[in-house]
Amino acid sequence: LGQMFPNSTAAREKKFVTSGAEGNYQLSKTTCSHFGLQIASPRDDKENKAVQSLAAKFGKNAFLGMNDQETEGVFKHLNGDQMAYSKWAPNEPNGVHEDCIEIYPDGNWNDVPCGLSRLIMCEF
Ligand code: GN1
Ligand code: CA
Ligand code: CA
Repeated sequence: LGQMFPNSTAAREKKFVTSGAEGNYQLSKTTCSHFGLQIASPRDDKENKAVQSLAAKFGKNAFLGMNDQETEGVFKHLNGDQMAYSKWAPNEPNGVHEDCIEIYPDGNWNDVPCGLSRLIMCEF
């Protein structure tokens, strides 16, 4: 979207929600969209801190929405935007077979296999 509409303003902040349930990346995406929401996809430090605090409340790693399933090493948002903000833990990402992203309760990110079960967190 940023390619075609490079100018933008924003007015309201996101909210992040979870039931505490876990699932793989696909289930996380479909569960969120079932409720008209999107899988959590923090785009700046403020949003990442909000996601972090919710993950920390459950003491669980949560899936984020971005992935590099299309092109290895190129992480994209679900709308096709190339990922601009990231919060990788040291030495991450490191996975040719790890195309999804988990956020640790400390707020840092790690690429992991999409089939793993992680906290399902959505945003709206
Ligand atoms: C985990 O288990 P190990 O060390 O091979 C993790 C990777 C991380 C790595 C960091 C499935 O890999 O994504 O990069 O630790 N794999 C899984 O040391 O969680
Ligand atoms: Ca990868
Ligand atoms: Ca990794």
